[in-house]
Amino acid sequence: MRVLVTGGAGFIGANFVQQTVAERPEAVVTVLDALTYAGDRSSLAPVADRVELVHGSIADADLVDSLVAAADVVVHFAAESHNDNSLADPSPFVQTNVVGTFTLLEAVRRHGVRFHHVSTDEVYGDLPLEGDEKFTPTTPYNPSSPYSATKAGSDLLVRAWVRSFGVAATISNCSNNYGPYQHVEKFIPRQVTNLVDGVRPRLYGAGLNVRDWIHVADHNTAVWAVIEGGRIGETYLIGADGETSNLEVVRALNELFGREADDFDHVTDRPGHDLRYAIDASKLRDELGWTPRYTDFRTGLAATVDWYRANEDWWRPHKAAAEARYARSGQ
Ligand code: NAD
Ligand code: TDX
Repeated sequence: MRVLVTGGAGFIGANFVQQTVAERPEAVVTVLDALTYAGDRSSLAPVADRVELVHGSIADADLVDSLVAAADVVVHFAAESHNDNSLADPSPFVQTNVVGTFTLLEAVRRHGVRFHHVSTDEVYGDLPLEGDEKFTPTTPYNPSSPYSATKAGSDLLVRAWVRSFGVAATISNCSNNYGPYQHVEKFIPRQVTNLVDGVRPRLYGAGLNVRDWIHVADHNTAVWAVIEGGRIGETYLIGADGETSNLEVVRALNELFGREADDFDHVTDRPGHDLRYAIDASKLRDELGWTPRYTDFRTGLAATVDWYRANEDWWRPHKAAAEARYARSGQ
C-alpha cells in the first residue's frame, strides 16, 4: 500500500510514520511536509531509509496532484496547529488548513484516491467545567479560535466533497495528544523543558481548564482503525478518557521533577480560552473495536518526561524561538 502522509515531519505525523514503518512492512510511505517552524526532518531520522520526504506545501496544486496520483491513500495531518499562534496571526491557518485541505480534496477527487482527514475536538467549541457532558459525532460545530475555525472549515469541505463528488473520505476528531516529538510550544513539552532548565511551569489563568489527554500512539492506532474499517463519509471521535485540569498536569510534572507541587507561575490567560474538552469515543470503540494502550495518564506522562530528558538534542534548537513568541504576549 502506498501511503502519502501530509505533515509527517510534525508531532503526530512523525509518530504515525514511525509506527507505520515499524508495524506495516508492506507500506511504502511518502511524506509531504512544508517543514515550517513546527516540522523537523530529524523527527523522521529513525526511518529515513524507509521514507521519502518531499519538502513542499499542501497548497501547491501541481506538487499535490503528482503525489496524490502515485498514492493509494492520503493521511492528512498537515496543519498550522497552535491556538496561541492563530491569535497572533491567523493568515497561515487559513492558507494551510482551509486552502491546503481544499487542494488535497481536489487531487483525491481527480485521482479517486482514499482520503483520511485528521482533525480536532476543538471544532465543537468547549463544554462547561461542571458536569459530565461529552462531545459526540453529532455535537454541533462551534469553534472558538482562528485555529479551530479553520479546522472546522476543513472538516466541512471534506464532508461536502464526499456528498457532492463521491470522494472516499473519513474524518477523525481527536482530543489533546501528548508524547514524544511534540513541539516545545505546546503545554506539556513547554513545561517539561522549562523544568529541565529549572524554570517554573507557566499556567494560563487559574489553570482550571480541562483537556482530555490521549497518548499519540493511541491516536495513531485509531487513525489506522478508521482508515481500514471506517465507513466512508463518517466521522469518528478519538479519545481515551484522560480528562485532567491544567493545574493537575502542572502539579504532576512538578512531582516528577522532585519539586513542590504548587511551585509554578500564573500568567496571562489565553483570550477566548476553551474551558473543557471531553470525548465520547464509543462509536470508535464499538464499531471498530479500538482500545487505547495508555490508560494511565501519569504513567504516559512519566514516559514522556523521560523522552524529553533523553532527547534534548531534538528540542533544544526550538526552545528559544518558542519562548520569544510567548514573551511577546506576556505568557
Ligand atoms: P504540528 O504542528 O506538530 O505538525 C504540523 C506539520 O504540518 C509540521 O510538520 C508542519 O511543517 C506541517 N505543515 C504545516 N503547514 C504545511 C503546509 N502548508 N504544507 C505541508 N505541511 C505543512 O501538529 P500536530 O500536533 O502534529 O497535529 C497534526 C494534525 O493533528 C493537525 O491537523 C491537528 O489539527 C490535528 N490534531 C492535533 C492534536 C494535538 O493535540 N496536537 C489533537 C487533535 C488533532
Ligand atoms: O504555557 C502554557 N500554559 C497553559 O496553561 C500553554 C502553552 C498552554 N496552557 C494551557 C492552554 C490549554 O488549556 O494548556 C492547555 C493546552 O494548551 P495547548 O498545548 O496549547 O493545547 P490546546 O490549545 O488545548 O490545543 C491542542 O489540542 C487540540 C493542540 O495544540 C491542537 O492542535 C489540537 O487540535
